[in-house]
Amino acid sequence: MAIAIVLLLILVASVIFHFVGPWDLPPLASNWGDIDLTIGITVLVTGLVFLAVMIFTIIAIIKFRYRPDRTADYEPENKKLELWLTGLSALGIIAMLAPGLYVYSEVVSVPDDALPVEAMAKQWGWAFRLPGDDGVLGKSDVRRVSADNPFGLDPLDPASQDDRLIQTPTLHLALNRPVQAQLRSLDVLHNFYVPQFRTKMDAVPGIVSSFWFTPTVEGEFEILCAEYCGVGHFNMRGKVVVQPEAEYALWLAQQPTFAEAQLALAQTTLSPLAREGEKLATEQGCMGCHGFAASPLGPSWSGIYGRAEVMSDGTELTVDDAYLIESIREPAAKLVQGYANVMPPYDLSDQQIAALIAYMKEKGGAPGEVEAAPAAPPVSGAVDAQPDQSLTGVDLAQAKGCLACHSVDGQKLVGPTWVGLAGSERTLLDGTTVIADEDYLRRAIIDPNAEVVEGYPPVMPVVSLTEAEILDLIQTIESLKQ
Ligand code: HEC
Ligand code: HEC
Ligand SMILES: [Cu+2]
Repeated sequence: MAIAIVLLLILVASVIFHFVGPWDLPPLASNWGDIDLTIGITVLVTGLVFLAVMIFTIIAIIKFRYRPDRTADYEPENKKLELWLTGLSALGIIAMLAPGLYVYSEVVSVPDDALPVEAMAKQWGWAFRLPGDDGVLGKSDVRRVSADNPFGLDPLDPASQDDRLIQTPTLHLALNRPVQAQLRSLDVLHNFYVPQFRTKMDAVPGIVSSFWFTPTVEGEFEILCAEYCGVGHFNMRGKVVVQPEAEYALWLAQQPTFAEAQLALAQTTLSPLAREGEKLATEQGCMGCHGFAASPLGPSWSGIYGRAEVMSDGTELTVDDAYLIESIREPAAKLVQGYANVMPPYDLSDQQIAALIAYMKEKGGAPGEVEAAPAAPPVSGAVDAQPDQSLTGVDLAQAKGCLACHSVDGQKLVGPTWVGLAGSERTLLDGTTVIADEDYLRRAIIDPNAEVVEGYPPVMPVVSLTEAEILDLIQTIESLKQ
């Protein structure tokens, strides 16, 4: 009896939860109301079966409960009952499968006027490609994928030239215009899923899978990867912005075409070695402090090779290979006048340094073509490379170069923003989590690569700081807690 009551409570609670529970499909924003219908049919069929089985069990428990004065009948077979059960199950399964198969065939039967949109998945992010005026996406091949040709397009295919390349995870779509999503993956299985559009499909390496939909509601929707694809899976998100045709056209026109991207590359005229250096400089975070324009954070690389440089002790030297190598491996050995001693030493291979130097030489051009030093010294008192004791707070962080990589306004730069950092839970590269208390902040500053925050490159330098400066920086970060 007790079991019957418990089952009854579970039944009633389940039904109530279904109707008042907080989880429901998000509002539909595409033409696929039919998918909602199939979901409804499935819930109805499984719900009715659930109710029938529960009610039958409850009745059986009560009606056939143990009594000393009766025994069970032995009935090895009941043809009629079996036929009924088999028939009803078959009917239920057909009721669930048939609408699904029907709608699926609609979802993959792309109408002629659908705009092809390529979504390219890789661990862990999305990139998109839209056709130009010809309405056709050019030929592509994974074997051609490289840093210069991230989509692996065929440069000889005329249809490729006007393809618009979107290398941020934000895709715009025109309202009420049918779209054919063509999915590709560069590495493992991913899945393109926008809950409001109801459709989703795996992106399978080696093939192009596709389906279509028409966005019917203006707004921003999240793209999720719905296929577990490695440790970064949770973060593999993107955004679809559905907007009126005119706004969409405006956005599309701003996206670079393949031809434009190739032209920009061709115009760099950098040698392969220098191109490697360009990549390295970005990956290693050098560009956080250096660039080809004057910056208070680090000397400009414009015209750096061969230029006469004044050091902090007043001596002058000409920038050559030996000096550049020393500047990268032991930046504190000689300091450029006007700059603070904030550059970390980099332990790079000879080949990597050669690439960086080639990049500075080729991209930077000859000395004298451009300015040599920034107009104003970055930090008062930094001329002698002695840290100014009077600097505190954000000014100190600025003088020490921290703000090249960290923001104090919530922006994500090379490193995590300091806003809201103190006291929050940090996920590290090895998957462990740690609370950003004072101890952690201290460790993060003194030995940055011991605990690397997930989602960031391990490029934070060891900056030489006094104890008072470390305390001050920790306080600064804590004051940005909010
Ligand atoms: C935190 C900021 C910062 C980062 C990151 C940084 N630098 Fe520097 N770098 C400086 C500052 C400041 C100077 C000038 C003071 C000195 O000589 O150390 C400098 C000087 C140099 C110089 C000598 C420049 C000259 O005009 O004489 C070279 C070369 C250089 N850096 C290369 C690199 C490379 C390569 C990387 C990346 C692997 C890098 N830097 C990363 C701040 C930085
Ligand atoms: C060249 C870029 C760069 C510079 C310069 C830099 N950082 Fe970082 N910092 C990073 C990156 C990237 C991370 C995240 C990866 C890691 O934990 O090493 C980080 C992480 C941190 C963290 C831990 C943040 C977190 O989210 O848990 C703190 C604290 C920090 N930095 C403080 C500083 C301070 C203070 C300075 C200046 C003395 C500084 N950083 C200079 C790039 C930089
Ligand atoms: Cu994925």
